[in-house]
Amino acid sequence: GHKSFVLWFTGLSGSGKSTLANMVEKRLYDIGIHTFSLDGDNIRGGLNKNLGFSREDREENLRRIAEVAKLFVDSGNVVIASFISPLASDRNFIREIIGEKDFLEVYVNTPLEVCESRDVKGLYKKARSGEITNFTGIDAPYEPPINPSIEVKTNIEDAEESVSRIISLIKSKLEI
Ligand code: GGZ
Repeated sequence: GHKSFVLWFTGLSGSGKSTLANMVEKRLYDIGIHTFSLDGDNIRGGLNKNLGFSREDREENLRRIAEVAKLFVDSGNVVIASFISPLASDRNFIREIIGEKDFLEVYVNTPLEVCESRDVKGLYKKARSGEITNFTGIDAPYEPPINPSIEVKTNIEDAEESVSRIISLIKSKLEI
């Protein structure tokens, strides 16, 4: 079979991580590579439902997710993880837990203004009004990755193009 690894999407809320992750998942499925996806929907409601959005809680959120991703990789899966993962220090320990050779980092670089104008869930509005605090990009930091495996700019490249570049990267990693 093919090699297992983690494809880790990082970027702001509303940057398009999940959309791209779902498209990549479908493209991989079509070439016979089955994946397992981890995201806020299946993690923050269950395994990590006791965690919020303080710096410490995000760190623990990401540590557990990285450990789970590692278990899945060890059992032969391709894992797609989509989490803001805002701090360089967090992404460093994620990389260490999973192991450099099994880790691909996708930086979804969508400007804050674009994410905020989309505001799919109305969270930016709530963060601006102070109804919620510690919101990434508003009153909590996002540190852009310095050296991601790949960077996609959703506001200047269409999603299909971004997905194709990600698929090419995966194919070169897997030597297929
Ligand atoms: C950031 C928040 C917050 C705060 C709730 N800050 O767009 P979404 O809704 O669906 O994705 C965001 C998700 C971020 O969770 P992560 O586990 O990816 O974050 S981290 O990696 O930093 O641990 C957003 C929602 O949760 N959300 N409150 N204060 N995003």
